[in-house]
Amino acid sequence: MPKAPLAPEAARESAAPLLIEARERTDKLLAAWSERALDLVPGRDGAALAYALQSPGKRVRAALVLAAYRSVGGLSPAIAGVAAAVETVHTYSLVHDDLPCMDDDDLRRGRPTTHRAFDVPTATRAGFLLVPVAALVLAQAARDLVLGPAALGRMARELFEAGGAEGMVGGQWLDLEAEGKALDISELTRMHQGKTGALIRAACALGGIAAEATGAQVAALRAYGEDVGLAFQVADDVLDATGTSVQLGKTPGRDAELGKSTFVGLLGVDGAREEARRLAERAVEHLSRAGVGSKALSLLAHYIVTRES
Ligand code: GRG
Repeated sequence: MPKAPLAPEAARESAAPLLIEARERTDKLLAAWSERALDLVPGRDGAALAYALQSPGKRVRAALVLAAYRSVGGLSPAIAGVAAAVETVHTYSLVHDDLPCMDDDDLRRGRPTTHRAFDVPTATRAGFLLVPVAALVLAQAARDLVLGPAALGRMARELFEAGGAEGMVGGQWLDLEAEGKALDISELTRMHQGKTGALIRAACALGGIAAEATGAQVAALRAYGEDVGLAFQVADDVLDATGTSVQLGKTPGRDAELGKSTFVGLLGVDGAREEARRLAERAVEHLSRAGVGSKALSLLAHYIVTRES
């Protein structure tokens, strides 16, 4: 089996148009949902919900949904709704992750965290409210994509299993338990496969499900997502150790402050960079083995491990 090369050096530039498209389309949809939230949810809770929904993320997960959908022949612009649903789950996780009972952070996406801009009880409620909002965004997307109830059910299961105890929440539990303890590489990998990787994997699979791809195609997209999801976290550890708050939009060095095990701690900066690159290459190989040719997914894999924020 020949190795599927990652996209070339100029890849970051080349992934940029897709990331810009994903950001513009997701932000537009989430701005409209924020307006609805302000109408439906009274007072500061509604304002905090809108603040979180409109926070300016990179929208990498959204770009993965769009690229995965198109890689298996999806053509509808309504896929942006699925991307927005994934980003809404991600936003909820960031609001709660930043709370004093978890990572206790002041800065997120270059702005005060939701509990800093409001207060802890308000941010906690806004975070919880984002979960049913995500379900509504997904259901609306399924209608716009003219998908039936079976496809919506498969998408909902993919997204909310990834966001739950078997995925993101489970990984966060392991993370909280591990503070101050030294994890080995397999424990660290397991934790991040849940905490960060599960939602990224789901973003890729959701693109395939929304396009009504074959089981083998969805499996290949899921396998790609599993590897880029872990690669994303390895790269995140490198950025936490080497980046600035201006570059990252959040406080760097938090992992070390909280006594967390990281891929940088176990492998060193160069070793972690190499591991991220290896995972990104393997991700693209899953696609080529299944005959899913996607330059965009290859470019995104490269971007994920070479990004600077
Ligand atoms: C109930 C225990 C319990 C947990 C709730 C808080 C939580 C669920 C999970 C935490 C998940 C989490 C914050 C994972 C980190 C993922 C990560 C690397 C985030 C940064 O992603 P980027 O760089 O951020 O894509 P932007 O801001 O660009 O979207």
